[in-house]
Amino acid sequence: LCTKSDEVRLAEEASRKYGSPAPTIFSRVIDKSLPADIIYEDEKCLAFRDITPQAPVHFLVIPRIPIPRISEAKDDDAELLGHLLVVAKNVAKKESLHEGYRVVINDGKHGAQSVYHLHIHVLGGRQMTWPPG
Ligand code: IU
Repeated sequence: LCTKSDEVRLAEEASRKYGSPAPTIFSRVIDKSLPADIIYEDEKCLAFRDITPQAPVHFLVIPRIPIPRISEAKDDDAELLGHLLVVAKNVAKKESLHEGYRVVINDGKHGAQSVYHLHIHVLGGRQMTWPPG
């Protein structure tokens, strides 16, 4: 799906657009050096189950290109960002979240982001409450 030369190209693209973001644990999910329960992947992104699920269904959608956080995404990433949301809703359907679900992006300190590789959380399979903590 993603050859070595694709990875090199993505890394070059990332360093051109975002400087050289520090690699995170999600780089190892992408290059498969860390086992993860991957439930969807294509040329632009992956979805995998969160290792510490906060709901009966909890998965993350991440771009292959290591954008550190949503606030650092470029305006010309719009197509990719849209794609991540489309994948989120398609995988949610595949996961039978017919009663609805929560989609979350944490950004930075106030957002309580812990992994600095952009990811969309999708949580479902139980009733969510508002406001979040
Ligand atoms: P946050 O939005 O940056 O806080 O979310 C990071 C998520 O990544 C969090 O829900 C972790 O449980 C999850 N995670 C993971 O699935 N696998 C890992 O190896 C690590 C974190 I580290």
